[in-house]
Amino acid sequence: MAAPVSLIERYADRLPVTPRTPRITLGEGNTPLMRSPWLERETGVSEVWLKVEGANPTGSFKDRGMVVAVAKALEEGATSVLCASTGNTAASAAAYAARAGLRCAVVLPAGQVALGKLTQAMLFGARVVAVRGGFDEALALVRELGASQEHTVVNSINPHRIEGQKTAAFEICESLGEAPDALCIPVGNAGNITAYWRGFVEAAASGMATRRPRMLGFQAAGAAPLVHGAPVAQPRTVATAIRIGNPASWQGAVDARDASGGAIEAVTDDEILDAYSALARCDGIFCEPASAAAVAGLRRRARTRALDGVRVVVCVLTGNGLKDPATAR
Ligand code: AN7
Repeated sequence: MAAPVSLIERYADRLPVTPRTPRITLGEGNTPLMRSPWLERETGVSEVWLKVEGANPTGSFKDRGMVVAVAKALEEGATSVLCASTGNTAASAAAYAARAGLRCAVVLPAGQVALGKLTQAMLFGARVVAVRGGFDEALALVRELGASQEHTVVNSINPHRIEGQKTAAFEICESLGEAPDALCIPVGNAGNITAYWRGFVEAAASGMATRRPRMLGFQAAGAAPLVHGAPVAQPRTVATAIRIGNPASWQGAVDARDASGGAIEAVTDDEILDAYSALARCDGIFCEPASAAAVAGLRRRARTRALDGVRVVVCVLTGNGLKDPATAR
């Protein structure tokens, strides 16, 4: 079998890389785009597609941005990377650091990270620091430590992360031969909605697509700062990946929403869990609870007849359900 083509190599002309940037890879990107017949029947939308990002090497979309951030850190002579995380960023950073021969430290909210993600970070050899409080407190600590220059911060405040993640929008345009009418995506720290929007804007500018989708972001009702327009001090949701009260890419999400004529809305934990089990039973896809927020949002919009003019929609399933089997049980 041929070696995987690195995401960096595949999109070198659209990423901030040079011939000197190391082409590290774990086989990220190029994930399946699958049609969902039951969602088409239920919502009345002609084409519903699922972008299965749980098929990435560490089981989430974070690998797209992390491969670029870690390669750039290597190129710049860094020896250590650092991030705060609800789990997936940590697992991805730890894996790519291991691959690149860099040290890695991750700061996690104690008791709020799915076991699979914590296990990944530990097995990949990261130094794991648990903090009392939530993700927002962990990120504040990382911003402080990062300012000391000892580590390269690989949260999505690192612009290389957003650059790498925008490649998912390119893949969708390549697969469909056009951009969809709407993109449904879960929103936590808001890096991914920011990245997809940039990808779709660039795809349209370069002739890969003739239009740009409406961006429909979904937060968990107990952790919906972008919906309320103010930070949430004590975010709560069963979807621990998006238990975030003060997203770092706040402005990026608002820009994506407004420039695309989209919306950012809340879905309840019950709606999330219902979509989570329906995707497994009806499509054979086991995603994370946070990922199911995108589908819960699509279903809610269909119920409230808020999908006028939407013929082709893509839902981003951001992570693999195996990371968090306790929720399913
Ligand atoms: C499965 O790992 O924030 O809106 O620290 O793991 O770009 O934050 C994870 C976020 C959606 C939200 N789905 O994406 C982290 C982290 C899954 C996730 C999101 C996350 P952003």
